[in-house]
Amino acid sequence: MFNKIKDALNKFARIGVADKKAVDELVKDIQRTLIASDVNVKLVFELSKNIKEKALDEKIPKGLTRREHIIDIVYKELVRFLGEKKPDITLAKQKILLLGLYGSGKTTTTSKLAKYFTKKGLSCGMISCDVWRPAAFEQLKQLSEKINVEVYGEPSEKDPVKIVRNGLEVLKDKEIIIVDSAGRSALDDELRDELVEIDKILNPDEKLLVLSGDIGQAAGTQAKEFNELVGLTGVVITKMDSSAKGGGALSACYAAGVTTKFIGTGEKTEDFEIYDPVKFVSRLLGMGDLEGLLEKAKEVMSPEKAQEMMSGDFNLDTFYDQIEGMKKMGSMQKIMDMIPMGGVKIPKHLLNEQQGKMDKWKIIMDSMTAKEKKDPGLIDSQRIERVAKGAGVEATEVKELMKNYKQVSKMMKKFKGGKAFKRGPFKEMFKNMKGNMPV
Ligand SMILES: Nc1nc2c(ncn2[C@@H]2O[C@H](COP(=O)(O)OP(=O)(O)OP(=O)(O)O)[C@@H](O)[C@H]2O)c(=O)[nH]1
Ligand SMILES: [Mg+2]
Repeated sequence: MFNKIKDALNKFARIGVADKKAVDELVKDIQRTLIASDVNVKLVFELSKNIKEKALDEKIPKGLTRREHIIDIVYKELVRFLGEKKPDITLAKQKILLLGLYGSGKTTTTSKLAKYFTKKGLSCGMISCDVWRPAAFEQLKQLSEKINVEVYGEPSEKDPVKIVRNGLEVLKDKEIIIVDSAGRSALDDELRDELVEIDKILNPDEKLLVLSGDIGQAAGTQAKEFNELVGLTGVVITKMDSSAKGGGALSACYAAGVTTKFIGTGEKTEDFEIYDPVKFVSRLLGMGDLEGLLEKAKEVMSPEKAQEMMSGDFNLDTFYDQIEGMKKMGSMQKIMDMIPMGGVKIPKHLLNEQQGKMDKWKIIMDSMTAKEKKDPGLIDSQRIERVAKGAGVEATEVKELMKNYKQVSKMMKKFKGGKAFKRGPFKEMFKNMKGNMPV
């Protein structure tokens, strides 16, 4: 979304002297990007003014170069207007009401939240009280099957309040109750009345407004209106993956005085995270988000499995698990976005190609015997021919898989010896992280 800020900073980093001209240029680039992301013009000018003033007037702290100091200022200013603090998410018994206009992502977010709390070990139930959208209950039910969470709904009932009341009774043993309400094209009287009624009967601990990132700064007005109506406890901004205006939505909500608690980053139930402004800005500035990646990796890989991978034998079974794990973590693009690469960009088509290859490798491995996977040394040219036939691919493709497996296997051995951290790309990676860390 804000890739251009990363570019502007890289450009700035390449210029020999960090003088007034360079700072002006940087600020201009940042301004252009923020305005294209639909950030409020007044905010953009305020931010630019602060950056310029601090960059030229403030004393450079010891140990920082002038350039590092300016990057630090940009970083802090961005954090300041994108929300400052990571919100607290209560992990205890509670009722959550999701509200918002048409198509903002309420139903999807209902299931994402249920998955989030289930992963934290809390029992969840969902109530669909959207009596407006045809098949609203069916949509949530299908999502519920994927995440294995109970859902309550009454497709033929026309009174949402009744549904909520009955749902609360049926799901009374659940720790977390999430209610998906109906949307409208605007916050009209009808929707106002309905939400006030639901609010009264449900008495929710959290009232989260779901906003689509693509509405940009209009998010601020909506947040204000809904806040006045029911008293929001926060907002969820969805479609942060597909909208260039997400930054506008985030800054507008912050300026409107409501906390962004979660962001949606894709259509799948796992494309969801707690909104952390510091992490978000780090990502914008291209320092990567190693922490986020590790957190995700922890979720998809059990500690036993990780242990086995690091200490046990590395064979095609473990290689297969690794590929599976990576798929669960999300697309290659997302993984790469989280790893600091020192401003190096991997072309999208190459990443997509890689993703396609991994899918194929899984099919190829499915044509191998258990013995072969455990002991890949067995796989000679004759076996390669057989496997290729079984998987419906060319023998060269099987060979390519074996070549890659051997490379990873070598790397894993180095990992075990701890050498990887002292040599090669990892050394670069850590050096780069330190050099770029502005705080
Ligand atoms: N790319 C992307 N798509 C999303 C995200 N969240 C939701 N969507 C998509 O947005 C569309 C609308 O999502 P819903 O969850 O049905 O929205 P809703 O607010 O319940 O819609 P109504 O019930 O009609 O008011 C669906 O196609 C979702 O898959 C997200 O974070 N990223
Ligand atoms: Mg819906």
